[in-house]
Amino acid sequence: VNNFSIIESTLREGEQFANAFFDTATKIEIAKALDDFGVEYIELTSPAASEQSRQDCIAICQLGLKAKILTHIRCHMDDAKIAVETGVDGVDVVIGTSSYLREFSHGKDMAYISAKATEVINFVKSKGIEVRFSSEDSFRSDLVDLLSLYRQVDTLGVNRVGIADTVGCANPRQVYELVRTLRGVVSCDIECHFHNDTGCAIANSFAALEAGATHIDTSVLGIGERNGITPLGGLVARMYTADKDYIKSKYKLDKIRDVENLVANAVGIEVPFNNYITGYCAFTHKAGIHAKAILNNPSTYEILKPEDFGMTRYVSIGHRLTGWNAVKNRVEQLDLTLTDDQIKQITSKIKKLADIRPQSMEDVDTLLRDFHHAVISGDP
Ligand code: HCA
Ligand code: CU
Repeated sequence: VNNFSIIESTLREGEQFANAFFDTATKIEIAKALDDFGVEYIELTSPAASEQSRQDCIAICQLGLKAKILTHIRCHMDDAKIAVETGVDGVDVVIGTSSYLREFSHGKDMAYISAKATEVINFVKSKGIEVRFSSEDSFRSDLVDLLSLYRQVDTLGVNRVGIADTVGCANPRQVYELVRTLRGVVSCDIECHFHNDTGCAIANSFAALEAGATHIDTSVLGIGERNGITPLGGLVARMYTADKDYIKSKYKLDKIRDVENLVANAVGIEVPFNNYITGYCAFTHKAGIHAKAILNNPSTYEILKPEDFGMTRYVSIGHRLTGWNAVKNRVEQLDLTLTDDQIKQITSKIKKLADIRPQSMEDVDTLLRDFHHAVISGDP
């Protein structure tokens, strides 16, 4: 899977996150950071949403970023007319196709959807910019309806068709099957959008790419409607694991932390402790057995190289699971001279103390220095 593009939707899907409010300056800062990281596309909220949204869309188009700028609209001529005047490189068009959405949301039938799609797609194309057509809630839509709609828009010459798991119900096997089937029906690119309600968004993105999808929607830290979509960092971690050189050549991986901090700050949240790549414990090794092997060869217990992401690994030793090899490594870092037997002795002291309460790195360092001092003055 080494040919795909990221459609970064923090400034569209991400704006649907409960806490999100981006003023113009913040949007511009986020757009620049994403561009610098290297995402291929940046998707913006519909200019039809509000007057400020429209002005911000124009302002971001004028930044002259490397990334292509998209906006996201309902399948409606009113929205399309406003969108094509903003200066975007493309328009992502969406309409609900599941029976739920047809019945409880817009109330339109498939014939109406197909006619509207044709009108909007032809209009956007006549402006010489990219157009993507997507169904909302694709996994709960009728497969025959869906495929015939996609076949139709493919013959109109759309750049991409999109599959959206709007409610987060799909699993990787279902995704693989649907994308594989669609791959046999259309010749245009295939974009996928996965919500993360049941924790499948990254796996679903990967399955989609394996089945022939070409574009994946992400947002920074996964923010979006409800609990959000495929997180940018998580997708990058997954794809790095599949093809490290390709991902390293495409993206400035050591910028991921800054991008995440910027967005976390803008929406008033913390980066989760267990976040992919940047979570505070993402490269912390604890158990003595792990620590020993990591110190011999980091690949033993690390699939992501922290240095490729501008991160550093940390070996935690002030706890009851510690081992003498890890302690020995710290002794060497502190440039103390102790024999292995002495290190085993102090390790058992650390374990004893840590059985009562965990010892901080400073606590451990003090123990090691005091022990070393005692040894050289002939004490223990
Ligand atoms: C929504 C729309 C959408 C659209 C996805 C897409 C979804 O907010 O309901 O256009 O690819 O999840 O269906 O985000
Ligand atoms: Cu969505």
